[in-house]
Amino acid sequence: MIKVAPPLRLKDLSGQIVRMAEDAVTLAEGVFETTVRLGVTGLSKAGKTVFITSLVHNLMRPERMQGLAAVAEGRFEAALLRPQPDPEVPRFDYETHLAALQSPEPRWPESTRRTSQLRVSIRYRPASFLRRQIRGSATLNLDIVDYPGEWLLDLPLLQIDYGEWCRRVLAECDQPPRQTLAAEWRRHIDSIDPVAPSDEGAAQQCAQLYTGFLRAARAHPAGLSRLQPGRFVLPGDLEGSPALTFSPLKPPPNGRWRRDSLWSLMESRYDAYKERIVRPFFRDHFTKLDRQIVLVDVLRALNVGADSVGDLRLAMGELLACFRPGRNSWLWPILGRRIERVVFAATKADHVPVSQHDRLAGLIGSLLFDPMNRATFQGARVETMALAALRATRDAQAKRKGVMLDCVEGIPTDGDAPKVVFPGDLPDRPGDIAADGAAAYRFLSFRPPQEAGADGRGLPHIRLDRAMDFLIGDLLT
Ligand SMILES: Nc1nc2c(ncn2[C@@H]2O[C@H](COP(=O)(O)OP(=O)(O)OP(=O)(O)O)[C@@H](O)[C@H]2O)c(=O)[nH]1
Ligand SMILES: [Mg+2]
Repeated sequence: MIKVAPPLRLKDLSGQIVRMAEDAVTLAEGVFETTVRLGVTGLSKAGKTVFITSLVHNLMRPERMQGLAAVAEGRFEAALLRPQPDPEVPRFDYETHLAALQSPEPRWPESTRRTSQLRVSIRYRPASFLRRQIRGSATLNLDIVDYPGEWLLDLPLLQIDYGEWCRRVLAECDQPPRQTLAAEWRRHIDSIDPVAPSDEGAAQQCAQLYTGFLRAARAHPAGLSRLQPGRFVLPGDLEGSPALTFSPLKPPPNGRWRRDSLWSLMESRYDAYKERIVRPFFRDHFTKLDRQIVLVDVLRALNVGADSVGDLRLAMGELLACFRPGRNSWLWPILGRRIERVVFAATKADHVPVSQHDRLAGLIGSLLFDPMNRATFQGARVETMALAALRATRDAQAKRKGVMLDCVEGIPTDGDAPKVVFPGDLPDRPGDIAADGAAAYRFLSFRPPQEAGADGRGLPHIRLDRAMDFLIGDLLT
């Protein structure tokens, strides 16, 4: 415990206020330096790397962050990068990602494969008069943790045994488009006897075919979201590890099987995956997060159509359950401490004109708070919004058949000249989503903007500041 001497100015105040001030400063060391851990997640390509890069850049040059109350009120003094607290976690490579976005030929950053972390320390003046008197400035350490959303999708596995998992996967693979994508793996497992004696070679063959199916499903234009186990798609440091050498099999009739059967081998690996990989990730990393932003590429799913959006809705329901399990839920003992605030953000909002942003935000809200999802969720402060971490377009108008249309203008990824694009009208409700997205929408991807940040300000964005105000604004007061 330390006691900080109150500044001289306090002597002018009434005795009562001075006592309050002394109470306030007689606290553990570091009371003016608080730390918050912000998890940034989302499924592959949702925009995590661009989000973190733009966030850090904008915190260090906060002119474009007026939606953050501390900036608007002139209390935000400075932000700087500091060494992160967990040396065993790779550092988020901010400098390399920023250099790609700001190069003479701007490029989007490389895809990332593993979790990483970065600490930004923000110095601000407290909003409260009393706290300002005690200590002019305070520091908030913002620890940003980037991790793949795919890993969260493994949480439901903890509740089900190997046999149940096999039944669920096989039922899903009876439906298109999984049916076609999984055909080779299905043919293989249908051709083998799961309870006959087996060996490592047979396990590897099944695992390779199953992993191949998951990767094809991820790369498929249908953009499937719910792919389990998450580490098969994004193995991180476990690439090639025996822990990932298993696959669902066709369940044999009930009974007891030889220990050297393929079924028993797969079952023990599935159990090991849950206990050695899934549970420790939640226990050691996930439960240490205080706030969370989940980035969701709703537009990509819309581009494909209703099936892909349906798959995304189910994935979001599973993500939501991770953040706020009810006290009676089986998840409570695993997750225990609850995340306080969560933003679910539809990313790449610059793919549609500003006039459609409300609809985009509404869509992510209705996908998330689908009645089925709501049942699993109890009361964190949740916000949904549409944002673009890096604005690559500007709004434009074009006339078609005598009607003026709201469009966006930018350089398409596969072009080299600016183009005005009418992306289509977003639906008001999920029920109105076109079955064939390609016929209804045209959300092109664009190159990053030229000379972003060359004006000395932060990278141009849409509502990044609002998202941060919801997530950490209360800690900057
Ligand atoms: N127009 C626009 N495109 C974006 C924005 N953010 C991301 N993108 C696009 O989305 C792609 C993926 O963004 P990343 O930030 O790399 O996504 P990620 O979630 O880190 O992806 P992985 O590391 O592969 O999981 C980029 O290469 C861009 O094409 C944005 O704010 N605006
Ligand atoms: Mg990334």
